[in-house]
Amino acid sequence: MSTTTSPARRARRSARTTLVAVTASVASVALLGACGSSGKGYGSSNPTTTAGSAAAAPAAATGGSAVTINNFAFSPTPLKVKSGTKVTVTNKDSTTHTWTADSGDAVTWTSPDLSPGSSYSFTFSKAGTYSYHCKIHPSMTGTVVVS
Ligand SMILES: [Cu+2]
Repeated sequence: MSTTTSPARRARRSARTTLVAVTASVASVALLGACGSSGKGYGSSNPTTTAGSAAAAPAAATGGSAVTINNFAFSPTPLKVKSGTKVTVTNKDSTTHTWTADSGDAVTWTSPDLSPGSSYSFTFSKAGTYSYHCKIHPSMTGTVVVS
């Protein structure tokens, strides 16, 4: 009895091992396929994301500054920075916004449409008070004071 059971168990074991190996190779082929088709998107979006967050985080420590858009509002405002400060506005809202200088200021800038999660940076090199708004929602306003 024990002699018949033993080879049967061995057979089952090796069958299982083969199955695992096949499953693993199918999985890796599927993975490769997924990588191949989405590789471009990954390659182009990854460095942008990394650069954006890398620029925002150390910038705060080195005198850069950050403004966040949330719930149809810029924050903090007014933002006080020193001349030469790079200000990064990040849209953490669920809607698209822009960060656009009011006309008439000595320095003007505008971001493209910032979809949720996107950010835009502008370096203020001249002292002054700069008011801005969102082109899509004119009631969204804010101020950057550069000294
Ligand atoms: Cu807006």
